[in-house]
Amino acid sequence: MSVLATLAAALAGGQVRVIDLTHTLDPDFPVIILPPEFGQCARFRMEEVSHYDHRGPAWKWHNISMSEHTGTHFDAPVHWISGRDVPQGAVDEIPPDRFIGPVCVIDCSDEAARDDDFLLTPAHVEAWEARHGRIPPRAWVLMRTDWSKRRGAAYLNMGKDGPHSPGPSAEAIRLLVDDRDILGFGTETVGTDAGQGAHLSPPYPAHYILHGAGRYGLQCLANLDRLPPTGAVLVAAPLKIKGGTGSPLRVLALVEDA
Ligand code: 23J
Ligand code: MN
Repeated sequence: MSVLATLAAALAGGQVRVIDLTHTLDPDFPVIILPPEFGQCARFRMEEVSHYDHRGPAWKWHNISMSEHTGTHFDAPVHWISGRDVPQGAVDEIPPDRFIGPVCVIDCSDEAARDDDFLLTPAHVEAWEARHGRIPPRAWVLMRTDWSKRRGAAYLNMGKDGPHSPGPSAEAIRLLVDDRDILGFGTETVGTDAGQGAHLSPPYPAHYILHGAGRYGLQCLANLDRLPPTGAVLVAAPLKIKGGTGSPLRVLALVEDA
């Protein structure tokens, strides 16, 4: 059988399952809050156009609006100043083969439970590789923190000094980009950077380094606790927004039954 016929049969037979890593687009889902001097991200909004009524007797539909960075979403290189001149750096320009790739899940849930400001270091990445093998080229590396299980104010976890949530160190992102050639980096938190990432060097290192190198980000992922450390395949295709810096999207993982 061809590779695709084998895949289709495995999907039909249940040996390959599809796991949804997406939060529901909902006006109540938190968006990132930047310091007040900056422009702000819009929440999801939905208005009814008709509901099988005088506005449309046989149909129901909505008009929706949101930021490119609302809910579970994809970050493109042009989102950051370091990636402003990256070729094919906007969501409508990215070659579509980049939207599918192997997944490595680094479980930081214990560390994040103990420390809201936990930073993933190169030592953590290398310890993961000692157990699970080297991260292959063009992989999505996802940082599991179980942050997606938080509700309400605990998700942004705002303090007087700004948000507190885990993320990668600059050194870990440099290792993943320069030495492992990853496709992108994904998190369960509101950004690919830690809540206190503005105070790292460079500021917001995940955004700065990933996008400067033409790599991608995924944020507000869910259900990472349902993925194996290796072996899943991610499908993450952003909307084709002309010049878009990112987009909400449905993120799916294909997982083979053990
Ligand atoms: C703008 C400025 C800082 C950050 C972000 C956006 C995001 O996290 C985002 O959604 O890309 S940290
Ligand atoms: Mn974003």
